[in-house]
Amino acid sequence: MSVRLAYASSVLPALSGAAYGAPFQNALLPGGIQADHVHTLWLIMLATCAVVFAAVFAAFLIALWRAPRATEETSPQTSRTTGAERGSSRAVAIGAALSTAGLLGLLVASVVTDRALAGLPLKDGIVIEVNGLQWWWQATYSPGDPARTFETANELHIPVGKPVVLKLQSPDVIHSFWVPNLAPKKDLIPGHTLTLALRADKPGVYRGQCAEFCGYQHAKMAFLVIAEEPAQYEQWEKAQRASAKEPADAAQKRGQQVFMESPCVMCHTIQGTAANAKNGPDLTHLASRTTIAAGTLPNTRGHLAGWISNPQQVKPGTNMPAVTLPADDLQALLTYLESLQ
Ligand code: HEC
Ligand SMILES: [Cu+2]
Repeated sequence: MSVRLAYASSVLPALSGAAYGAPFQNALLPGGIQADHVHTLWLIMLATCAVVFAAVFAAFLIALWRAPRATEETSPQTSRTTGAERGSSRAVAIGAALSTAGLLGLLVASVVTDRALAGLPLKDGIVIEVNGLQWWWQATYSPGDPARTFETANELHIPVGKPVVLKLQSPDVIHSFWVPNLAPKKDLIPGHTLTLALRADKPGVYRGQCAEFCGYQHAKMAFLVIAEEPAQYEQWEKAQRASAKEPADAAQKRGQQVFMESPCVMCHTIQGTAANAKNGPDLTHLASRTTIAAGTLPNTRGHLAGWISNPQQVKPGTNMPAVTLPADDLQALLTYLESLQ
């Protein structure tokens, strides 16, 4: 068993997602090769710093132990050292040499890690354009390929073992895309498209978080990356590419009508209907997502109702206004939204 595995299985279970229930967010439990590289670097840095700390502390204790003791005659003002200390220049030289070697070692380790991160083979990779918005994540799969492209929000599915290339963009402020179990952090800089490559090697639900203060609701700008077996992923992808389900009964039909007649259409898209605005998350397959409002609430009927009736209470400052609907209309709308698998 490798050191890392031993460490992960002995020390971490209590802290890991296993204890809290999935999904988990933990840079110390890599679920993919990129996070593995970063984790190895972290262990090297931790070990180096631990040795330095122990050495400095030991030197300090030795100095205390060897310091000449004062007697009653000793003046409080006198320096205890007279003239050059024997052996001190040698100790300083050795210390300086060891520090330089340690720092150089860490530098080499970082450069090697960087090269390893850049070396991920990207052949047959999946391309996802990720737009950091205030305060949610818009994701467009296979942009530029009209036959395959589709949009979702705050929840990425990826196949295990396949490289994924994220094209990160932001229209206004700096965000940072960080899913610690899978990849290092990457900032989203307005005006630039930055690329982050990752690969999940273990299936799982990994939580990510905006890691750069981006405004009032920065803390409620989370997302999930769901890494699943390729066959399962393909099923998901196929379902996401399809248009929204037609309303299947009278309640759903009424719900769709409420949606189309409300301000909702000014901001949201539901593929296959007349709603095609882009000021909020694409709702075509809303019901297939685990959470709403960027990881803020579980995607249940009750939370959906609360969100639609008063988003400003859940996420003050969010760009969705409260929409007041008669109770019957709201219930029909919820029934419709819940049918959007
Ligand atoms: C002015 C634009 C606007 C209007 C009008 C609007 N929304 Fe939204 N909606 C948004 C934005 C922006 C978000 C993302 C908020 C966030 O996560 O911070 C959002 C999020 C949502 C979500 C959560 C989606 C997800 O996957 O996280 C649902 C559901 C939703 N809106 C439904 C509705 C419904 C139903 C209506 C009409 C009653 C409506 N919205 C009206 C802009 C709008
Ligand atoms: Cu952000």
